[in-house]
Amino acid sequence: MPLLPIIHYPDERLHTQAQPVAVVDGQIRQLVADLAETMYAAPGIGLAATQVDVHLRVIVIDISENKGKLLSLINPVIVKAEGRAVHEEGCLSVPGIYETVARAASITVKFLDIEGKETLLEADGLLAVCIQHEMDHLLGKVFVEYLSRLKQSRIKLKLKKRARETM
Ligand code: K1U
Ligand code: ZN
Repeated sequence: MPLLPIIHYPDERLHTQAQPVAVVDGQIRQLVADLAETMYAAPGIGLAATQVDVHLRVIVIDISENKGKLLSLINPVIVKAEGRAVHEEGCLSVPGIYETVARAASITVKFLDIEGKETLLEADGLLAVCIQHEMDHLLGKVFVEYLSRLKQSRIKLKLKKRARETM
C-alpha cells in the first residue's frame, strides 16, 4: 500500500472532528496498517487518521526504541486524568516546530483494539503525552493551538513560506 499523504498545518481539514468507528472490520484494520506504515516512514511516534484526511476515531502510536510495539487505539476515551506535566512536542503536520505543552501527567484511556476488544490502558510520561496529542487531532485540535496567538501566527507564516519555497 502506498504511504498516505500527511496534511500540513494550517490546512483547515486538520480542524475536522472525527467520527466514532461503528465496527472494527477489515477496512479499519487496513486503515490501521496504512497509518502505521506512514508513521514509521515519516518517521514519527504517533499518527491520527485526521492527519491523513480520514475522519474516523483511529490513532496509532509506537514510542518503543526499536519500533516493534505498535499500539492502535480505536474510539479512544480518557476515563481518568491526574496531575499536570509539561513536555516538548512535535507534530508530523507541523514539521520542524517543537514547543512545550502542559497536559495531564497520567491518564487511563479506554479504547477498542484491532480485534474490536474493549481495553483499558494506564499511561504516563511520553506515552500519556502522545495519546493526548493524537486524541486532540481527532477533535480537530493541533498542538500549536495551546500556544499564544503571536506564536501561532509566526508558525503559520513560517510554514506558509516554507510551502511556497518547496513548490
Ligand atoms: O504528528 C503527530 O501527531 C506525531 C508526533 C507525535 C508526538 C511527538 C512528540 C510529542 C507528542 C506527540 C510525532 O511523532 S513528531 C516526530 C517525533 O516526535 C519523532 C520522530 C522520530 C523519532 C522520534 C520522535
Ligand atoms: Zn500531531
